[in-house]
This record gives sequence, structure tokens and C-alpha cells, in this order.
Amino acid sequence: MQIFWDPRQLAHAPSIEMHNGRIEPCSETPARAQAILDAVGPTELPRDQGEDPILRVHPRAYVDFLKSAHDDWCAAGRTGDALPYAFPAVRRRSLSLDRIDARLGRYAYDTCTPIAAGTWTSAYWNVQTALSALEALETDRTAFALCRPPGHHCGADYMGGYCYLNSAAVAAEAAIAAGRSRVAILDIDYHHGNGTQDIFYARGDVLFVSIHADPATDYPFYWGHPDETGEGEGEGATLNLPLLRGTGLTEFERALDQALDRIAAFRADLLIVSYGADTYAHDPISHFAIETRDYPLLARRIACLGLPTLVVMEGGYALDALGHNVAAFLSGF
Ligand code: SP5
Ligand code: ZN
Repeated sequence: MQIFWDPRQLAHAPSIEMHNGRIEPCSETPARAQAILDAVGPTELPRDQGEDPILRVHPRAYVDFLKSAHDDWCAAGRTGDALPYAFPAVRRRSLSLDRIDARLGRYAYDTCTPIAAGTWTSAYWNVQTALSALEALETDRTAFALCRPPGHHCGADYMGGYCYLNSAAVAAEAAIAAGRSRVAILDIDYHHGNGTQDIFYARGDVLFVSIHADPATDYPFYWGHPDETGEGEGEGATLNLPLLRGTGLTEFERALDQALDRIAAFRADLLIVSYGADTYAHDPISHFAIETRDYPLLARRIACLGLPTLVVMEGGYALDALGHNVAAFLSGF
């Protein structure tokens, strides 16, 4: 299986995030990518397809914000990572936001998602990595994009949950632009893929299916409930399967079978898997009970769909086991 990765994805090296009202060290670090690289073997560099594929998902104003946010933060006399702290949650309207502080809150929904000097560079190459892995499906059945930073929490015009550009969504749109007609996205990160869901919520040609921790107990709290099923043309093209904290292989497989049945019924011609290794039993920020030996079993079930499959990396924070978990998952295909 070809694996795509660009060293510029290491440029994003934030040091802090705000969580539970406290400043803490950021969980989403370059060391995560290094741990995966050490375990999965040789990788290919992506080719640069420019900004056009990104702009099919993310508006120009958001892209420009991401590009300049850290410089703007420094120009305002700040040092270190830019973090949003004020959000226009009430009576939103269109305003010209001159201060970087105001723009940060406009384009974010949480305080876990710092912008450091290298953030744009990494997010950009991260997307190129997914796009090149998608192209590899012209000859191969399965390809892996070592995406980092992750993408599934960010929507068209907002960042969140360590995510800045949504690689799975950009790849889905690129596939459709290249002639695929029905794309299924299976999100098996521990956290609900709220950004991906939002981007395709009213779309009937992209099915979004997510297995995740119940938002009643876990981040991102506001999205991922079973009654979120899509709207308009997209009614019925979103399926959320929340699970309780403590879920292990048996319960997870039951949900996975439901997810795969729905994908099969949708008659997709491409599958994109948003894979998070934070379902791992010993993940430091999550609460499922999947073991390393379980990941090949999950992948084998997914492979039984017989679809061309692009796997993109999302979360996973147990640094000592992360590489093994990713390698185990990929081995099942
Ligand atoms: C892609 C992904 O898995 N995003 C997860 C975002 C979860 N953010 C909320 C949890 C923050 C926990 N922070 C603990 C910091 C300890 N250093
Ligand atoms: Zn996650």
C-alpha cells in the first residue's frame, strides 16, 4: 500500500491549547507523525495540486485568515501561538473584523486549536498528501494519507479540535470533480467528525457515517447525535452511531457492521476512511477499549466492502502505541 507524507507537515508545532479552562500542552504534536512514520515504513511525497482543490471546500476568506493569522497575531504585539478567546455566538452578522482577536473567534469554535508559525504550511501539505493518495487509487485498491494535523473537526469556514483544513472533505470533492458520483466517508475517530458532517449535511452524493463517543459525554458535545440525519437533498445521507465510554471490540464491531451495511446500500464508488487511533484503550484523552490486535479485524471488515479506499489519518494520542496501532490497522487491508 502506498503511503503519502510530506515533511512540511511537521512545521505546525503548537505548544499550548486551552482545555477545561486551563492552558495545557497541546496533544497534537509533530511527534505523533514521527511515531507513525517510524512504524509504517517508506512514504511517497505528494505532488502539489495548488489551492484550487482546497477552495472547493473552504472559502477564500477562511484560507486567507489561516495563512496570515500567526503573522497578524505577531504584528499585534503577541508572542507564541494564536488562540481564539472570544466567539460571536450571539446575533451573528457580517462585520469587517479588523483585529486578529476578532477574526480568530469568527473562524473557530473552540480553544483547543492554536495557530503557530508553521500551521498553514502543514495544513496545506496535509491536504496535498490526501489528494495524492486519492490519485494512487487509479492503480491501487487502497492508499494511506498520513494526514497531520488532522481534519475532521473543521468545517468549511471554521477550525476546531486540532483541525484547520478538512482533508477527507477536500479529497471527496476532488474525487467527485474527477468523475466519481457517490462517495462514502466512514469516520472511526473516537470523536465525532462534526466538520465533515457539516460540510456534506445537505448533500445527497456524499454519505457521512460516523462511529464515535456519545456527544453527551465527550467532545465535540454539540454534534454527533443519532437524530442528525442530514437535510434537504442530504436527508438520510448522514448516519451517527454514538457509543458509550468503555466500548470495546464487540460493541464497536456491531456498530461497524451497521455502518458498512449503510455504505453498501448507498452504492458508493469510493470510500474515504477518517481513521483515528484514539479509540485505543490507553489513549490519554479518550475512553474506548480497542486494543492494538483489534485494528486489523476492523480494517478487514471495511475491506470486505470491496471499494477503492482512501484512508486518512485523524486523531490518536498514545505516542508509545500510535505507530503500532496505525500499522496494525493498515495491515488489515
Ligand atoms: C482529531 C481529534 O482527535 N481531535 C480531538 C480534539 C479533542 N479536544 C478536546 C480534548 C482536549 C484534551 N486536552 C488534553 C490536553 C493534555 N495535554
Ligand atoms: Zn479524535
